Amino acid sequence: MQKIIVPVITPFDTSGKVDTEKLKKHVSNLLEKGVDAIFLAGTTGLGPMLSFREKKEMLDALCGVTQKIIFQIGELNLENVLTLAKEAKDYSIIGVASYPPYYFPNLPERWVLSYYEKIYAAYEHPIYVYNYPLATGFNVTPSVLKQLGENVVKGIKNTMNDLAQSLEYKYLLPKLEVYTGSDTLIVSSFASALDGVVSGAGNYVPHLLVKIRELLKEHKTQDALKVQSLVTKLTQLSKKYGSLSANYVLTEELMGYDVGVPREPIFYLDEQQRFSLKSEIRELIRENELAQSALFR
Ligand code: FW2
Repeated sequence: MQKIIVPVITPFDTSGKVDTEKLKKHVSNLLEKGVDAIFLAGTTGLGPMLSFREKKEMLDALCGVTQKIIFQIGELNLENVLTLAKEAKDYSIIGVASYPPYYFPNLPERWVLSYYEKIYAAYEHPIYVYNYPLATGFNVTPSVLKQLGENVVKGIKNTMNDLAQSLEYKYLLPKLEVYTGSDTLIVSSFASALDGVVSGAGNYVPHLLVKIRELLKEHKTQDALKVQSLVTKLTQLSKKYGSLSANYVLTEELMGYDVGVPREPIFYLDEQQRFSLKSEIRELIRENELAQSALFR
């Protein structure tokens, strides 16, 4: 069965410290709702602003709850990345992942290949690649992945709306796990040859993602599209307020518990913005009956 993986938000307290208790509670709830695995320290989890020690602290905390974790260890300090890769060997998690080195334009392909080969050598198991060209500036194309090969790469999370590229990975490397990282392509991912989704919206509507998968299995495509449409609208709403911060409010509102706050420079929404976002969320949910029954069952 195709997987629902959630790039979990990182709860911080108001002093900027990671709140591991809130993280554990949130992850337990996600798993209970039918989520298959957790992507730790991804984009939604504000991975690029976490220190490598914070990432390790979160891994330690979460391992008491689940081992179904893909641990995102990438950053620009390669020594830190390789330290985490070596330390991660002691855990029975699903694996480690990394985005390519980012920010610097026009990185030669061979440097990116060397980056992943070094992580593989340190971890001593096949790794996951996180492809998000809009954010990193580098597209880990199917041909780059093919050069790394299935011995080095176990899977890829492709955060692009280009479904053709996701399918091309699968065609070139049939054993590879391929996930889309796009909240708007959940139906397409489940209804295709891909292995599932890594969806930020899974933080606040995990039950809707499970519902989409169930509806498609029952061949109720139109209903699945209706639920997808609501998920898409919620993510658009999140973007309107600044999704990296709005995700905390959406999760609190729709999951019903406190998940802390983001850390600056991802600024928490002020009271007025939170109030207005919550009203818009309620309005959207009211408009969609099918989703409502999935949400409150
Ligand atoms: C992550 C994800 C989801 C993202 C997407 C970016 O790590 O947060 O790809 O929400 O807008 O996989």
